[in-house]
Amino acid sequence: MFTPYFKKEFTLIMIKPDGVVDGHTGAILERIEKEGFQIRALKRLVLSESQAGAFYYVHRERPFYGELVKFMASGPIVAAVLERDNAVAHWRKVIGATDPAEAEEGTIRKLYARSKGENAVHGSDSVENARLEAGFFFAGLDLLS
Ligand code: IDP
Ligand code: MG
Repeated sequence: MFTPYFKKEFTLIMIKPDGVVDGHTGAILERIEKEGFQIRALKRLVLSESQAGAFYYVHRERPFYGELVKFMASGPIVAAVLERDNAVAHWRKVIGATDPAEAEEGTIRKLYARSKGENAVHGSDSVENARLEAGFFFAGLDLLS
């Protein structure tokens, strides 16, 4: 769907409400550029619970789904499309494990996450999901510049 707009791979990331409210937006955006990503689209918004539920629909049967949806709708998030060689895997490496207690030193979740649920950032887990998730937040026109 967005293939013509990108020279390299892309991923969809979010700074979650804890990351925004705790004042880490600037540090995370700086880290994104230091890691060699181009920020191709960027917005700050508050999701409704039904929007957050739709984004995390794949997790609807997991025990933490209700809690996750409420948390993701609890405050502002920042969503962005990032372009880089190997963007999906590189971002997953930069953010670290889901649970900050298990994340490597220097990763974004180790540095900024509050807990396994409130873990500062999201990253797509595959190129195919990056496509779907980028389309959730952005239109092709937003990615043309
Ligand atoms: P990921 O974000 O590292 O890909 P997933 O397993 O896809 O992790 O889970 C999606 C999100 O759901 C996590 O980032 C986290 O916010 C939340 N989550 C995952 N596992 C748990 C849990 O055991 N308790 C509470 N929240 C969880
Ligand atoms: Mg995931």
